[in-house]
Amino acid sequence: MKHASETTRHAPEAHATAAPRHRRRSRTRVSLFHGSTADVRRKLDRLVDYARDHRRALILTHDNPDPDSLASGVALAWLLQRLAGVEAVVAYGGIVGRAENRALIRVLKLPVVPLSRVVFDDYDLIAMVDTQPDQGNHSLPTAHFPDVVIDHHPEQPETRMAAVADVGRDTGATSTVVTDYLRASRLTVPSPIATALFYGIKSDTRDLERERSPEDIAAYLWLFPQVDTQALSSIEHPRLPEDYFRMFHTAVEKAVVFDGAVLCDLGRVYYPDLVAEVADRFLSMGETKWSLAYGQYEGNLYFSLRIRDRRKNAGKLIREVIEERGGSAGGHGSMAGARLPVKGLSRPARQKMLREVQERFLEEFGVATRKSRKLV
Ligand SMILES: [Mn+2]
Repeated sequence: MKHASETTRHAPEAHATAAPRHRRRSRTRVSLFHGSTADVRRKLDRLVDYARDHRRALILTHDNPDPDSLASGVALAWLLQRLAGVEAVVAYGGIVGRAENRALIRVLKLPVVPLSRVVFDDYDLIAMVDTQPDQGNHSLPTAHFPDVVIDHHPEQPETRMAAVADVGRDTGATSTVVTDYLRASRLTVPSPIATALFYGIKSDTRDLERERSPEDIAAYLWLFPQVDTQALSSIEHPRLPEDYFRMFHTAVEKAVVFDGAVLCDLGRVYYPDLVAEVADRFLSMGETKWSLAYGQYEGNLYFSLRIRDRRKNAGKLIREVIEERGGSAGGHGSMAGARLPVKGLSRPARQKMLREVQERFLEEFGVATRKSRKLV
């Protein structure tokens, strides 16, 4: 696929909309595009050239997918269908639990399926979004390796073996990377896809506050005119099940407050990302500098860590603590999550391990006094 150069890029837009007002606007948009345009186009060309030789693509998100991975997956599928004529299916491992994420799929009618319905041999191209092969948070069987990896997390060694990889650009969201491809393609983006990507960036960066880069802001602004704001509102303010309120009751009851830190053992949770919601919520309480929430879902313990202190790296920290115990972890500076298999572990063994993990975190955070109090 050929792209026009930066200077001729406006020409078709200017013809289509003769009014100078529009021409001015398109110029403004380009100036907001901080990423290297030629570089993005090269990457898109490479992706499309590679995909063209294939028939059916499977696009995999990380397990228990968040809006960023769902949006990136669906947008990539659309792009591959349009530009490379490849039939593409988006699949996820785990469950979509969070009410907002369920609403995202329902309201925008996003074509995503659980991985359990996928027969791998039906596909001759596998792509992975918002995660990477070495990352333990996806369900790609080890017999398979992705051809394409697109992710905003730091590059992992195995990713270099993928035929096409766009990773570690240090944007706040994978949706930003895919939005850049859409911009470079100059296709008209359907509103549901623009809305999903917008929400992907918005939620991963917490309204452009956390881990955001100039590229995220540019993508966000570029998408906005194409966003279905009513759909977006019903995604961000969904109906919540009674279970959700019961779980928050438990969270408040179980929260233990240390000097600047909140720890919360939720026991059993009805979906894994709930620990992230709880950790987020407690980070906003009073003078809390970091929060850790954890809970069990099926055979795994899920941990979620949130930090305000910019000198600390949540991703690195949670990896150190959880990986040495046989779990998998990932995340960035201020937010991270981990999963630790506890199947077959007796209740006392589980309790002992949790105490150790908790102690490690308190140590790492230099919580001077182990004095704690219950929140209620
Ligand atoms: Mn992400």
